[in-house]
Amino acid sequence: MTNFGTCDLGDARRTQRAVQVAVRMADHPGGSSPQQMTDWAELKACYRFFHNPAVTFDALARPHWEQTCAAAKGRVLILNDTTTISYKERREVKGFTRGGKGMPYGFQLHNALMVDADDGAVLGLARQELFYRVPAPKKENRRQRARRPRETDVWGRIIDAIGVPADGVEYIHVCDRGADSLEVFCHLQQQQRCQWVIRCSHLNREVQPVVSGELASATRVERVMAGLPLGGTTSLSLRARPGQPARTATLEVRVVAVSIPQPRHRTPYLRERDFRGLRQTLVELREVAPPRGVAPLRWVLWTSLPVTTLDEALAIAKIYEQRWLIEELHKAMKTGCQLEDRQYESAHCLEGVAGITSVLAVRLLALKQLARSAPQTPAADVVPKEWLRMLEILRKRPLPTVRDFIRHLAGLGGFLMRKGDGEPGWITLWRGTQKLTIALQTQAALKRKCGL
Ligand SMILES: [Mn+2]
Repeated sequence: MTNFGTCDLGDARRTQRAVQVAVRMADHPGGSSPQQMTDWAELKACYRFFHNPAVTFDALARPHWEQTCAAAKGRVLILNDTTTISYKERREVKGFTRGGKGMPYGFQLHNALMVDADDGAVLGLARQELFYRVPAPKKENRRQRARRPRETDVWGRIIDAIGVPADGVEYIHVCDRGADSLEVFCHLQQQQRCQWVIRCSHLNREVQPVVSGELASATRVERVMAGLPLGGTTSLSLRARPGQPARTATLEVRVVAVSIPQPRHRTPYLRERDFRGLRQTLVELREVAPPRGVAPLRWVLWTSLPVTTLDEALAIAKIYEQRWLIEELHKAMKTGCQLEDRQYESAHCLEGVAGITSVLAVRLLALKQLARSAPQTPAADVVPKEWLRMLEILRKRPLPTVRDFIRHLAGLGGFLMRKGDGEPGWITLWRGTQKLTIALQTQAALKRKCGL
């Protein structure tokens, strides 16, 4: 847990406390705080710690972000997305307001997860931002809308905060339809050695196709795609989605270079940068003959990466397919670490808990991902020693690899490990982690009381 050693929390003792709390929470990622803190004095100190105004989300998570960016090598994907952390089932929390429709009782967490582009290994969080949703004004025209700060601005802020990669490193930002905005493209364009793959949301956006080096007249994305010749057919294996098993999809691929012209209503940001237009490539993947009852996959993707061959187009699709890992991280936070079930009474405390939990969730995700991508990795290299030893005792067998460890940790939580059960999910992993935690605490208590 070197991550918390460099926290800037105002004074050294507070830093010390942050490290202690983080280490305990790392040992017991699924428990709520009373379970995590061993005795009453420690528990009180922990509550005081999160109440301290200097102990903010940023201060707790920043060392991890910096460490992640510094360790990046070669080509890395940065998967960006926002999730809602909601405490709606709980009693009053100081600092939260109850809003209307679409207004969560809690906060938004925007995460940028770094993943190795070649092997899919989870490297950590490159940046995060915690913010509160503000309702949009009821009546406004397009000009007013372009001028006020908006929730989608967070994509650009995070891109700027991550900034330019170190020498020999290339960043590829991957975003869903929420990031299809001129401002986001402009932020990305400003960073060197930053590429992107972003799913197109505005199919009625005006673009100018690039035809033999010249800009054709402006038409809408949908019309450009409809007029394109078939670039080729390829296949892509898709992971399982809710209500759909994994499948190999046959895809028609179409590619076109386009330029986005200067918009009629420029935001202050675009005006400042003198945005006049931007060239990039649109890649369309359209599934043919999907299984019965399954909606065909259709992705229209913006990308800055060069795409001229069918293989390059398929590489873009594979990059976008990796985006599911950020959804996994959100599950790791909510289901794997029960972030929305913490018993603190103020928003400030819950924000601090979110800072520490984020780092722990990313560690659990990295382990789960490793069990999938490099299952033969020795467990002893990547799992805390005490965890491994205790799980081997409880499961009455040696657990040499990381895959054995993850499966048996889930097995402790009710995962049956039959042939057709696939890989364990977050609920069984969480229950398993809790049981392992209790066993470790019992062992520690016996050692203290009886000298065993
Ligand atoms: Mn999203």
